[in-house]
Amino acid sequence: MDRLAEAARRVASASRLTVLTGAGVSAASGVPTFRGTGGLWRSYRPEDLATPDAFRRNPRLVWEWYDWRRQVIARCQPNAAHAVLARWSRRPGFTLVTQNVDGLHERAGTRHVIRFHGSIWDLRCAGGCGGAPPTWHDETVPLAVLPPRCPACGGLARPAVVWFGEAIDPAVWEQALASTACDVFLTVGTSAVVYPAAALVHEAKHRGAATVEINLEGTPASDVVDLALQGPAEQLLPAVDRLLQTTPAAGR
Ligand code: BV8
Ligand code: ZN
Repeated sequence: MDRLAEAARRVASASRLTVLTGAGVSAASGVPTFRGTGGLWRSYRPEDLATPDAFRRNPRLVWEWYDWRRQVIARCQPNAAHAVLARWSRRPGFTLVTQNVDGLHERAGTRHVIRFHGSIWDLRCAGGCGGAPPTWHDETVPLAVLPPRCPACGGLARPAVVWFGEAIDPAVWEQALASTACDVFLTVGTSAVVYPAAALVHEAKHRGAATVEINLEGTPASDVVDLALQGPAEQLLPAVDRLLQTTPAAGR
């Protein structure tokens, strides 16, 4: 059986399907990935800018980067990979955990998205003044004022995302961990180098899930998963989905 058909068979027979996505699922929409070619911005590495230290040293530079990314993402549309996952999200027992902060899964109509690293469209008070809501949504592009301010204390606002060196929201971590108790764990479009997100596929395997990877290139997860498909997510996910229409869902 070819690998695509094998992937479709596994997905069809899963009563609990968990999908983890990374920047690779948004690449076809024009959202720059972090580590692939095309890089992200000028000569900066995400690890240099997406940190509390960089923000403390130069909040304006960090906000110029986020404002630039927000402007790029605002011009992007969800692609076929997002559309397939949005449709699969209607299945009972389906969970999507995304590392992406671009909001394209939500715009594609995906339900119950677990935003593992937060959202570029949400802001929060950098000083944690408690006067404003924990986070607020703001889709203004470009932002009128850089760096944006907290409406309550007038101090600096920050993107409500998880930076390097910051912990994942404990409630989000619990939800993501619980989702690894599944029949099939599918990781799509991630270089599998950022932890603890990259630990989820190991946890799923440890809990007995069948693990599948779809990615343009090999990753450290490729040797761990039961089935690794190399290619663009915007082509492979629709191809698996088409086979699903013709694959009897064993036992479902
Ligand atoms: C934590 C939000 C501890 C912000 C992001 C040394 C020093 C300091 C820290 C560490 C260290 N070593 C390890 C760490 C831990 C660190 C880490 O893992 N670092 C890595 C770089 C080694 N992790 C952390 O710091 C985490 N926190 O550990 O806290 C702690 C614990 C308790 C209490 C206090 C502290 C927090 C990590 C979260 C960082 N935030 N983003 C923002 O986005 O601005 S991470 C960033 O990377 C994005 O979220 C992104 O999603 C994520 C992962 O990247 P990918 O999504 O995989 O994207 P990438 O470009 O890498 O790969 C894309 C893949 O797609 C490629 O493989 C490509 O081939 C493929 N592709 C391309 N096109 C396609 C495709 N595939 C299919 N189809 C296509 N068309
Ligand atoms: Zn405040």
